[in-house]
Amino acid sequence: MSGLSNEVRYVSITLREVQENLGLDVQQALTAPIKSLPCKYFYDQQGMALFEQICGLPEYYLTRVETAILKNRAAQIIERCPSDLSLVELGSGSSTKSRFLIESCLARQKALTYYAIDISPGGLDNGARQLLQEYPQLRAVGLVGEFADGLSYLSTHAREPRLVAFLGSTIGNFTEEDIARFFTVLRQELRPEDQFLLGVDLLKAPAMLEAAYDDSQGITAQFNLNILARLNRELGADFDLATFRHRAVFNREHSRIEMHLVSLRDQRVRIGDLGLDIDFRQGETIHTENCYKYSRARMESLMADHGFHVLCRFADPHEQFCLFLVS
Ligand code: AVI
Repeated sequence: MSGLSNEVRYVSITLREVQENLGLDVQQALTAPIKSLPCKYFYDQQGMALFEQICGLPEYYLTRVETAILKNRAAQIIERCPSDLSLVELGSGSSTKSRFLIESCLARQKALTYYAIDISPGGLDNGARQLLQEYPQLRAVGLVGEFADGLSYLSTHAREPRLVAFLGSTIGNFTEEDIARFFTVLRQELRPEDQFLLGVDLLKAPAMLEAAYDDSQGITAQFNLNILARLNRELGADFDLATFRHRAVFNREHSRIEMHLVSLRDQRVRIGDLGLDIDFRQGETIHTENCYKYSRARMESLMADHGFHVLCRFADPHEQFCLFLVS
C-alpha cells in the first residue's frame, strides 16, 4: 500500500466464514420460553437509515454529546498518542466523529492512514470521501471482516503505532461475555505503543435514558418494529406491525435499557420460510435489545480486569458520556 490515493480502498480480511444465519437465529430466539431477537438484525438497509435518523434526534443525546467531546478534545486525545500514528475505527466509520481525530492527527503529522474495520463493505460512507478530497494527505482503507481479523491483519500490515477507536457506545450493546471476548482479542492484537479510545454512555436518570430510546417522533419505535418487517421481507413471515408496540424501559438491576416489542393481542404469526407458527399472548414481549449504561468506575474496573489501564477520561460537563483513552 504505497503512495497516496484519494479513493477509499477496501480489503477483505475475513479469515473465517462469518455466516449470519437469520433463519436459524430467529427460530431459536422466537421458540425459546422468553422470546427475543438478536439486535444485530436491526441493521438492514431500512434499519441503517432509521438508525441514522435516531442519531440526529433531540432525545438521543449520545451522538451529539460524543461528537461535542471529540470536537473539543480531539487535539488533547491525539497529543497523548505516539507520533506517526494511524487511526483505526471499529465499526462503520462515522466520518463526522472521526473527522476531529483525523484533523488533529494531520495537524501533527504529514500523512495519515485511516482504517475502518467493518463486517459489511461500504462502512466508509460518503463523508470519508469528502474528507479524502479535503485532505490529500489522508489515505482511507476499509477492512471488511470481523474486528479480530481486522486487528490481526493490521498487526502484520501496519508497523506504525495505532489509535483504535470504538465509538458510539456500541460496547453498550455487548453482554458481559461479549466484552470479555472483545477485550481479550484487543489485548492480543494491540502492541504496547497502541492506544484504545472507547466511547461509553454513562449511567444517568432513567427518564432521560427512556426518552432517548422512546423518542417523541416515534423513530426508535419504527427502528424496533423494522426487525419484524425484515422477517416479513426476508423470511416470508406475516407479522402485522400494527399489533406490536415498541417499549423501552430502564432495568435498574441490570443497569440497561431494554427494548421490547409487545404483542397487543393473542395471535399466531406464521414464518413461512421456516415452516413455523409462533403464538403470542396479549402483553407478551419480544426482547430485541439491551443497551447497558456504565458508571465510570464500573467501566474502569471491567477494563482493569482485562489488563487495560486508563490514561485519560474525556467527559462532557454533565457527565453524560465518556471517552476513555486506554493503554
Ligand atoms: C448502536 N447502539 C449503540 C445504539 C444504542 O444506543 O444502544 C442502538 C440503538 N437502539 C436504539 N436506539 C439506538
